[in-house]
Amino acid sequence: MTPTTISRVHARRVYDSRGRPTVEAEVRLASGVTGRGIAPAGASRGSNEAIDLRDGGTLYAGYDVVQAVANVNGPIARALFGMDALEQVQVDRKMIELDGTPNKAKLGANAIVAVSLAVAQAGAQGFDMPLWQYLAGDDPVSLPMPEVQIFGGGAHAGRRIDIQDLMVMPIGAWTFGDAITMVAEIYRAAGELMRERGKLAGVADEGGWWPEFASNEEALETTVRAIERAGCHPGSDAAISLDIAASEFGRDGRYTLALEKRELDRDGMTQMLLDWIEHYPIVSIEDPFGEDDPAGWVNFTRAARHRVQVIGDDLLVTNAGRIEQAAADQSCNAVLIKVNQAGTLTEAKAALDAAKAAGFGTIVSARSGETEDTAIAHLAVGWNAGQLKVGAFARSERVAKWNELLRIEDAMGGDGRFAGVGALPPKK
Ligand code: 2PG
Ligand code: MG
Repeated sequence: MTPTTISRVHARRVYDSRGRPTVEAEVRLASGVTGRGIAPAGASRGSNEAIDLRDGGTLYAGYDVVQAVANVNGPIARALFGMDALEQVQVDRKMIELDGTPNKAKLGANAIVAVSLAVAQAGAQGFDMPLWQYLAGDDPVSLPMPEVQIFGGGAHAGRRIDIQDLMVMPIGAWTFGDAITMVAEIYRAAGELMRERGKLAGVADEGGWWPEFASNEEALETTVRAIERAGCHPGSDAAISLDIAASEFGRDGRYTLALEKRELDRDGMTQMLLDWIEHYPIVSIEDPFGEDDPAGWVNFTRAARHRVQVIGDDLLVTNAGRIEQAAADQSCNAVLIKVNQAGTLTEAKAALDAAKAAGFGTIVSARSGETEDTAIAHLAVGWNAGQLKVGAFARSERVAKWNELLRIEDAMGGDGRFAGVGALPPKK
């Protein structure tokens, strides 16, 4: 037994930002230190993601996690007892073997990811280090370019508009702190604009303003106005980043824009997005096509990669093999990294490494169902991902992450290790 030997693994039910049950795991080491991790949860999920185990039935509309919690307290706790918390890869591999399914359906990705995060936190505690530093070791680190939601939409706002996330990136900022100031001003300006128009109607799931718009383009237009109203120059100080989340409204290359009551085929969709890139200061587009429409991705990326970052989320589900395939097919040039899509830190890191090897942009991302867990802020820094997507500049489960990054920036002594706009893939 060494000080970093795992002596106890324990889980309980806690709640996420939608008030749904989720799994919290605690890992104690022989030295007495503990680490904690909480599973987040998506609403617009890729069909190839690792599966969260939910109890079904009527309580909590079927979202309860009694079985997932029991899986941590039973088989996972027994298997991990006596292992070294510093051996993250071995611990994660053990859980993958114990589960035995390709998508973690038996023990539940929510059970496994909470433990995986808790083991890393305990390991960092064992060294008396922040998680970002523990993860980085001697590798370079950076404070990420933030992608901050201004308006929510899609599955996060009752499908009030089709686009899921309308975000801004403060591409002209020189420090992380300045970047946050800029987005705080833009978020506030957007709220003022909505209030003046009599359209202020609260916020969507990730804290972006509720999208009271007559068309998707009106949302784009309003985002540009908000950037200007905040005293920023659209396209040089701050630019627009979109998550179309097209798998949510597309099937077999046909896309139904419910708000505008029109259906587009693959070419129509490509043309609409290229028009938007032409008319609005857009620097990044996520999931522009459905996960079942590879031809849409390849056509669009060929036409748009000189202008924007093209991010695979539902398409790639934080999977190294899928990322390698996407690089070979040139279907996108960036990837979202969500630990719970993969299920373990080790698999998420492998996905990130595969993406970097392919020259892809890498964006660590929160889920729409989040908690006070700030681990992803540390992953973005410690893994040198370059970009981070968390949701809006509102609601504590989101702001907790931005605040944690301000603490990390402060702890670094303000020596300006901000990834900046250089974190986006080269326009070629
Ligand atoms: C996404 C995320 C975050 P969800 O699609 O990128 O916005 O949403 O967690 O619901 O998948
Ligand atoms: Mg997405």
